[in-house]
Amino acid sequence: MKKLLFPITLIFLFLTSNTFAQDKVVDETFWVGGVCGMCEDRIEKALDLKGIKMADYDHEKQELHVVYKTTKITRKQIDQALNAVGHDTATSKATDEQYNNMHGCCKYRDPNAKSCESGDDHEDEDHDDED
Ligand SMILES: [Cu+2]
Repeated sequence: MKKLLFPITLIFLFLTSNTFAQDKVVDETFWVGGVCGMCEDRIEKALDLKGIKMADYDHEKQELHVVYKTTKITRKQIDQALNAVGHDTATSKATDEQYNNMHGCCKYRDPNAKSCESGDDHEDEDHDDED
């Protein structure tokens, strides 16, 4: 009879810890390379993923504010999603290939890159020229 108690306790512990885990929401702000409104759109679109409740990028501060559920997505997966569209994060760098796929005016690693605002080959809809 005593032998049964151990597995029952384990199942109970598993069920309770699982319930707690489901509610784990992380709110983080970290550096992500980017220069303009296009980067902002690209970053936020790339984070339109399951488990991400909110993603807000500020290209002037180069900061991403993200709120996500750790049971659905990990910080590593978020880094990978950002790297995939060409953006470096505080903890993970995009490959040169990923970086080079970005629009010419978004080359944030190059301090001499021409700004998106002055480029004429830039898509005109949804143009961010506030500031
Ligand atoms: Cu950009």
